[in-house]
Amino acid sequence: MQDRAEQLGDKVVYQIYIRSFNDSNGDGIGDIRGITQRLDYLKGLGVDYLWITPFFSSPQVDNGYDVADYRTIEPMYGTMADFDELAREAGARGIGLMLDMVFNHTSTSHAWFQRALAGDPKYLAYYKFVDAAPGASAKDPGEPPTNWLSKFGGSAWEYVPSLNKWYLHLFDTSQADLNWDNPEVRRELVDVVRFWKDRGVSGFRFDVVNLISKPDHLEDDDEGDGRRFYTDGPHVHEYIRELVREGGLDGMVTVGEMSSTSIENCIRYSAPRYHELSQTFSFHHLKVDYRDGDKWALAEPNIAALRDTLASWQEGMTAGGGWNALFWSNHDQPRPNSRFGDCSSEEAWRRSSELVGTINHLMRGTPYIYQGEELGMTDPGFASIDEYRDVESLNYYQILQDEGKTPGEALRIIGRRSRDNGRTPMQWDESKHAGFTTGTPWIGIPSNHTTVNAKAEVRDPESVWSYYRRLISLRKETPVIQRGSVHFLDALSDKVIAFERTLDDAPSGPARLVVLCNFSGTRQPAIASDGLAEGSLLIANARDMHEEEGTLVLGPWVAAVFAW
Ligand code: TEU
Ligand code: CA
Repeated sequence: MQDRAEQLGDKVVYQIYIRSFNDSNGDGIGDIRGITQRLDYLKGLGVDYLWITPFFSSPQVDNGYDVADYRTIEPMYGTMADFDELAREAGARGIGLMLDMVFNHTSTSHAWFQRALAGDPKYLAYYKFVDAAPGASAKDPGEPPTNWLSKFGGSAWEYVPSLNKWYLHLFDTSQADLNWDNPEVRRELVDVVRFWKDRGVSGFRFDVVNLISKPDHLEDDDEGDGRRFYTDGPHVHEYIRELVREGGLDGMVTVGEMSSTSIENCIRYSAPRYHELSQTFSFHHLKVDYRDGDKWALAEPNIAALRDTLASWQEGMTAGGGWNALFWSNHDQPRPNSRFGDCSSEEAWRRSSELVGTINHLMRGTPYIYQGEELGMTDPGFASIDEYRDVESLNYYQILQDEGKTPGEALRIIGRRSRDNGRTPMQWDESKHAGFTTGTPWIGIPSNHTTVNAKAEVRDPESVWSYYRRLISLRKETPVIQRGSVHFLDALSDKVIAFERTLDDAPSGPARLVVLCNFSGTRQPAIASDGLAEGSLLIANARDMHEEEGTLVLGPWVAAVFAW
């Protein structure tokens, strides 16, 4: 049985949101050949794996997370020959590919759903259909089977008049939840992972995979939106284990996206002894700026809560033999420097961008870099709702107004919370469309691409990009980062997050690290300074720190790593 730290401790994953990465043919949409063209850039950064978001046949209602056929490629993204070329060229550079499997639901355009709509009982049993009351009609369908809400707003049930049935969709109405209790569905999905495994991929990311097992008995949720009934559901571990065993995935790099999950469940999902996945994404640390847990109610980030969440996940997962995927952002999240830092001056922006990188790359687990994060890309600050593309943002712009917000208030909230914040095109250079496309980009590009871009940063040793490259190479040469235990410290300020990594008998490099991160724009006391003088500064985003009456004081947005 392999220890996760041995398997994954020195690895770094880079996430590509294909639609926004690089457009090779001028249609304004990123594509597979666009990725191939940029492999040398990724090699230069030093990453090991690329997680590529879905490029399968899809009507693109949710930008590819609505899959119509798991085995064919959506023409706007390329062809199978393009994919094989990408796999070959990545492999030649020692980079592995991880594909994104959206198995909780399919698009309603999928042939399975279309056959279900035609009344075929075999395919009706592929989804979560529930009979409507006799006499229900399109005009008056009556009450849905439960009061559960879709994560994109509105009921989680859609009525189909021709069948007089409802079907479950935890996301958009065009994303119908599969019925994993049906062994035929599970077999189909095993065939899909085998299909891609045989084409030479190194691993997989499984979309919202902790939502696949729904309860037998469907009931109203009088406390919430229904998630407590299907999150980490009754058979989820059994189904994942079966997928991994039958698909031949044990030993590959596999990461599950776990919505509203628990440490206890994530230990089971990721510890080697359970033969499920190799790592998990959890999101609790990204809710510390939700007011009362509501994504659509703004609050300033609560750094004390952030610290406590990271501490319990880092220490709890380690104690149980689990393994965390480490991340601040992805295609569903705002940019972390805009969100947890300050991008209003150049110095604050640079420090904030490097601060979030430092903490992510020094924790125990596998760091993920979301495209553009290594450049310090920021939220775009769109000025009008017309600039937004995401189905969730557009739905909530309406819902917030239905709840009584003015259009201006709704826009301000969307501006902070929209998934489009992370979906603007990769900033390759200073030219008109940032080197992303020669055509018209499908979504707007932040004006700061004139200075925040790969071309300028790759050649500048002081850039955010160069700092990220150093973080990656530090992990590769430092066993205590790869495998050391982790222990959070009580910092002297609630704006400072501090933790320690230790590895007795480290075969090379330091045996102990102390990581100190000031998540504020003012000076903050970090920890007692005795002993620090004997350590050396392994990496820091600024030298702006000093000793004051036995205390180490960090300047604004400073991150520093001491080593012994
Ligand atoms: O996201 C799952 C998910 O629940 C969230 O990240 C979601 O976007 C957010 O909580 C809504 O407030 C995954 C994919 O990453 C996302 O892009 C897809 O839209 C979603 O699944 C459905 O496939
Ligand atoms: Ca294209």
